[in-house]
Amino acid sequence: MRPQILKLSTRLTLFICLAFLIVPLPFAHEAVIAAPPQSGLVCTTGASPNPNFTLTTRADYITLPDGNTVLMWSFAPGNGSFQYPGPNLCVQQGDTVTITLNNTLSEPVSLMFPGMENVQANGVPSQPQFNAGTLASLAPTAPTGGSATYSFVASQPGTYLYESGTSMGKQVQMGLFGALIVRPSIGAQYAYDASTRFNPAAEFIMLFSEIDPALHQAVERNQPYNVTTYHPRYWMINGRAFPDTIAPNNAAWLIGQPYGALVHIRPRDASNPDPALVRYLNVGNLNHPFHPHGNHGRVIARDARVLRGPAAQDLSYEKFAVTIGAGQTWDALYDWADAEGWKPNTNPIPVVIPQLQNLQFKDNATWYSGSPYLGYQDDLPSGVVSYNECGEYYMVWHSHALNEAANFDAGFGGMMTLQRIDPPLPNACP
Ligand SMILES: [Cu+2]
Repeated sequence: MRPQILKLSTRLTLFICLAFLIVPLPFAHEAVIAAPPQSGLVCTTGASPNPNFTLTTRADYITLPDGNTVLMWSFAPGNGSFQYPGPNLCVQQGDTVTITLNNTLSEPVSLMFPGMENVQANGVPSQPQFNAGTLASLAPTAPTGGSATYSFVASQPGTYLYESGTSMGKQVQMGLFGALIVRPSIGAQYAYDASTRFNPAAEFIMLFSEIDPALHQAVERNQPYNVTTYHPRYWMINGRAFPDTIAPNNAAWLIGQPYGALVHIRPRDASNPDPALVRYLNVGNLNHPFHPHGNHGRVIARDARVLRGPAAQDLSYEKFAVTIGAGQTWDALYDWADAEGWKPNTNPIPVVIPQLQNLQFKDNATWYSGSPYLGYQDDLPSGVVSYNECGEYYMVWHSHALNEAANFDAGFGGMMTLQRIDPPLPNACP
């Protein structure tokens, strides 16, 4: 292990030990701060209508599923410790958002907000103003040890990227990016307009990025890097590669990679009428074709604009695989309905169910419950470990460019996650 991680984990252990020591009973009546959900979008919020955020550049190593470590740069929330990617900033439509960038890296850094209009940096217009027909004013930078302040009005709801606007070929690859969510003024249960209602308890984000370790090694050693040799080896969702993508948010063993990508839903029924929302963002250099198995989604927005015609016609559409282009964001609604309602005795599946001896259990592990029926568990061959908790279903959700479903060419890994479908309520799921 590298010393940085040891130091951090030592600090963490110390903090946890201290926390137990200094939480006496008299505080037990105070409000409990809810832990972030185990899966789904984790928001960093500010006080509407003038939310203030601070982002501090940090350098640290992340550990990949194959044991490799790679130097990353990232935006830490506030003055906090390294995390990759930067925090998911969530604001309200109409907010005047102010972001202070503190730069601790050895070279200047700036911030860009693609899709945001009239961004001010240190009080003057920032970013190319395409509608004004000039590219003259670019993002002011925060020098080493310095800072810059950006502000804009979040006038349109949607899913946006924020990223470095300086040496982007290097700095964005190194990890200087994050997601910016603007919620519509009509309510948090909508993604855009009234036709885009979703279940706020089922809101997910998939932020795609790529890592060519050769670039990161060149930065670490202060050596040149030839961009024409760009060859990503790691393919990330929310800063993690499979199987880390299905670990919970803030998993203790993934220091600096706080965001999971498990899509955890329940069947659509009378008690759960609204679909799940998946916000896709691609900050990489390549396009990524993406699909969940066994389901399609309804694409409702592209690049933070709801799919509506000039006369407000509904232009949303159903699609199985969506290709998220480099730099794009897409929003799609998903739901899963138990259409056939198979039950072992009253409504059995009308095909022969394979015998256990005809099934393969790689590494003697499985997500299968032993039963094809939702909410049922049954025997598995002795020695097989099942991760199934309550008869739930699992299906992969992944990049269909299968070279991207790998960690340094070893599959399965990379841009892959799972959707987990729990049995309908009431159920015994944790
Ligand atoms: Cu597939």
